[in-house]
Amino acid sequence: MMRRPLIAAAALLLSVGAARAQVPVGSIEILSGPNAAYGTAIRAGLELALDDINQKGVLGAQKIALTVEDSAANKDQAINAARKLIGRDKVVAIIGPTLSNEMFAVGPVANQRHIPILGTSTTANGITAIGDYVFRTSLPESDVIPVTLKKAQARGVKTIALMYANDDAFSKSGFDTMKAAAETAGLNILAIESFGSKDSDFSAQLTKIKSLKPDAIGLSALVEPVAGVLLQARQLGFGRETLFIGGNGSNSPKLGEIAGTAADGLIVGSPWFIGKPGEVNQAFVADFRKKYSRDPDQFAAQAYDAMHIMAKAIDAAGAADPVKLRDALLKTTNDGVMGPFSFTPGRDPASAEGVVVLVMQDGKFTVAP
Ligand code: 1QQ
Repeated sequence: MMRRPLIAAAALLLSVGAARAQVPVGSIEILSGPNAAYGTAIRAGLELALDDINQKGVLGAQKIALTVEDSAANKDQAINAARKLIGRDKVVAIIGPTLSNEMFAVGPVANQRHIPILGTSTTANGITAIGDYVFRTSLPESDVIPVTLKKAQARGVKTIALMYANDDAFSKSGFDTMKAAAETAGLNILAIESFGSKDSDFSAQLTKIKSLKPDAIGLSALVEPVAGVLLQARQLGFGRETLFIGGNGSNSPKLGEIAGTAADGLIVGSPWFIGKPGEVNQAFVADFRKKYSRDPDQFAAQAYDAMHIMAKAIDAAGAADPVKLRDALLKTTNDGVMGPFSFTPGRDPASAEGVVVLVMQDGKFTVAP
């Protein structure tokens, strides 16, 4: 007589147990608005990695329960998302946010609550200086831009104009880096012009720059304004004699989607490209195509590795405990899509060796000759 209810009770207990045997991890990414291409690529990379990870399990047979919150590139929304993830979901770590601009707002919140936060795409100076709980797997622009400028110089570039968005932390920091790297390389900086990320008219800046005839224009901005500048530059008669040089904001296929052939010839440094040799990358690209019926981009690749790094660290921590996880993250190494990875004691990527310079042609990035 009592059998049925007992079995039901046992089943209920089991399912509660199973539900508890999950490790909650949060992510804050841009899933809506003009910069959604970055965040949706990152989410796709995280979720692809999670398929693998949860098949094997972490901490024995537990699964990672990933909650991805949309920041819409808005700092306040990103802070609210962090509070929700920490307070409601009791996450042991946060992956993201997408932009450095957001990390400067969210990083301190996670840091103060001793929740590790891992940027996969944040490239501005000063990100990990926010605090001991702030990590990144993304190469800072200061590691990438000098490589890109070296390529430009090899192509004969001697003079350069710099343009940047003055209302975004990554764009401003990337500009600082471009300026310093250009000076170090001995390039002659002919002009420095700024604009707002939401601007659509860059003609005043471009007209001034055109009269100075620089060999190259360095562009530090997110993908929409970069595309806007390129489209208008072509209208104003900039041709192939001017080499356009992008920063991490340009590393999205969205650039070709918006700017079309106006983006052809732009060069940009990246720690990854789709044809990167090695079994891990080839398997990643194949799995990504199978799951999503499209090609991965750099942001997806970085996120894929970051999710694996996080899972390894959770295992190494031996418990779903944020403080132990922080210590474990510091020691975690990974042989991923990006190549061999480890953190510096300052929680940045230890190696910048894999940087390649890419060129945009017909909406696709290939290795620049
Ligand atoms: C940053 C970036 C952006 C281009 C990421 C999308 O590098 O905000 O740091």
